[in-house]
Amino acid sequence: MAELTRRKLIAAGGLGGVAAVLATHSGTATGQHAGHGAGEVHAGHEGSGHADFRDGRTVDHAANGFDPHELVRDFDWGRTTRTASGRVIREWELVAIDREIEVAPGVRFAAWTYNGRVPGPTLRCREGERLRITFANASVHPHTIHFHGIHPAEMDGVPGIGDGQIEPGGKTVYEFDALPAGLHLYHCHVRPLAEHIAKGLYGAFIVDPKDGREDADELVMVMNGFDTNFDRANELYAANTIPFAYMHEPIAVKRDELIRIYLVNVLEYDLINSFHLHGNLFHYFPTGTSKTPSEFTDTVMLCQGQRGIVEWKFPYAGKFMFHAHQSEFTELGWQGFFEVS
Ligand SMILES: [Cu+2]
Repeated sequence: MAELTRRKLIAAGGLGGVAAVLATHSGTATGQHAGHGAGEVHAGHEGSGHADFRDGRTVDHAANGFDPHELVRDFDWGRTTRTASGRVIREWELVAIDREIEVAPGVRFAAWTYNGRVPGPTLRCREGERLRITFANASVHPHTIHFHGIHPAEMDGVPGIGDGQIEPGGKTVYEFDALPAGLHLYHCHVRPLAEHIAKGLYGAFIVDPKDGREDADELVMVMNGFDTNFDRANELYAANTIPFAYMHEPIAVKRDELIRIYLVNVLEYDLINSFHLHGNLFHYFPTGTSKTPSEFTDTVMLCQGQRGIVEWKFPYAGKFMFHAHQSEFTELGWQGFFEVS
């Protein structure tokens, strides 16, 4: 029985590698999820044809319940009420749900999700608001939500502090002020941490400055990957989960319009990730905490948990690639196109 591994994919030529490896695959592979024994991946054929990225086939987004093409512009503002003094209270409900998702054609991954999607919803608010996140654990494993940002210790979402880890069937409320303005993230903080993150429990968390930002076509990209055989190396890489999604269906943008990407790296098992833009340079605002860019460049490197805002305009129409500048990641899925009209 052939096993889908990172090395085999690269040896098979990356882009078409999934097809080649799966073509030699007889049946279903199962992998034990180290530490929990609950993870399982089935890599096999779907229908009569072999799974193949090159022919433009992709995963069943409807069955997954989320689509990278919608997710890229999906910002969840929650719902708001006001206190007697007029302060905004912004609330969300997040539920940890175990869900099998198709991460590449024919490759199924037993994900752990917030609200059934990977990445979880992009939570968005304004600086100074009061935030209230109700977290329910409908998974069979304990989880938390650990937010990046400024908040009291008992709201930090780590085991042993405040409500600590939330057991299956349990519930808690995280409440804190939206500080500071910038681009942050949230993720589960239960051990073994690498597994809890790599299984899909993460999302972007945006705090808009009080006076806002310049109007732009706004996108969110959470750079991630999947270790489909639990050997602590990723077989697949992407922005927003599904490899090559934006190759098959480019992100449509307009010439001379400001584009802003909220770029977050959550990639597990690899020390760094990167974002590279073709045919242009961009202004980079690390963590989005300053309105003065640190750099005007075409490539930035991020370790896990690092994030930043990327801004530029396309002066020319046409198709322009974007991808990780580690070629291995690129070939294993982390690449896409902007289509400028
Ligand atoms: Cu967890």
